[in-house]
Amino acid sequence: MEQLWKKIEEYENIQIFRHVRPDFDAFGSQIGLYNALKEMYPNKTISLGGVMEHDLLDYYPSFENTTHDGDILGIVVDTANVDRIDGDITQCSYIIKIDHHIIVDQYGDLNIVDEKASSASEVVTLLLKEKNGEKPLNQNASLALFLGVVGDTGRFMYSCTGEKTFLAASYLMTSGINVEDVFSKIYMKKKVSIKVLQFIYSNYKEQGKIAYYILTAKDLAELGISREEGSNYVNTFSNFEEFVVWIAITQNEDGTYRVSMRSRGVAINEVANQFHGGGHANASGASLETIEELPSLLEKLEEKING
Ligand SMILES: [Mn+2]
Repeated sequence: MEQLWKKIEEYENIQIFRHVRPDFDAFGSQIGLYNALKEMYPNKTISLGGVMEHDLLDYYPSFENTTHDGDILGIVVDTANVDRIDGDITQCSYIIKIDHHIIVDQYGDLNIVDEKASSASEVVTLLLKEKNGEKPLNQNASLALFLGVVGDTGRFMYSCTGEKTFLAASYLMTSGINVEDVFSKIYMKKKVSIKVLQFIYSNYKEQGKIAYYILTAKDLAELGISREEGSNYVNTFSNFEEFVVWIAITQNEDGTYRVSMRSRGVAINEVANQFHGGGHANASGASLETIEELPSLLEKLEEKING
């Protein structure tokens, strides 16, 4: 970790990146680290890499648009492989990767990866805690990191939640986070959900211990939701004892399909790897060129379940 802080101290310009199709953890670790570093190093120029326009950003503290002049240190959070980085890292002369995904690509000059951590936000939080001792982070940093931990653990519910997750959360709480306020904001539903859930419950399919639903581009348009929103219902089938794998299949505008898979007790990331994806043992993503590839995906998952 010495190397991390040595590099941060060495550079005047720091840009923090995350992955494309950002989630709570991507933004949480990115914006959290940004706010922490801004306070720790007020004289450095610190910016955010990638497209910073997204519905999720409503929940996060605001940030500035900053440009750099000179040598840049790039820090990439929550991103397993270089292709998934949002933004251009070629202008950075040194790259630090901070992640919690299974290692596929050590693209950093320095790689800090804890595959056991629940979230990149947990990793970032514990790095900052180690540096700061008992001193709390500023509220903006803490809120962002808390959102990241909560997002990737499903409010400390998923199996990725570990001892260190609570250690990180406990440290973040010292900045005075209002948990009820945070949860009621991010888990508040809109009435459109009723329509979507009706559709999913009426049209989902089963194969053995797998439950899945498909939302075509036409379905999404009729329901008035984006592809991303459609896949956010993946956990609709998480708490049924009959299912150990549950999947959301949503169609992209180009006709291909995005697959979000979750599981209980079965590692699914190897199957995801075979379908242009990857991820964690119990939470992975993949893509299908056509829906004809689905039977083969389901078959491979069944082999894992029965194997
Ligand atoms: Mn993550």
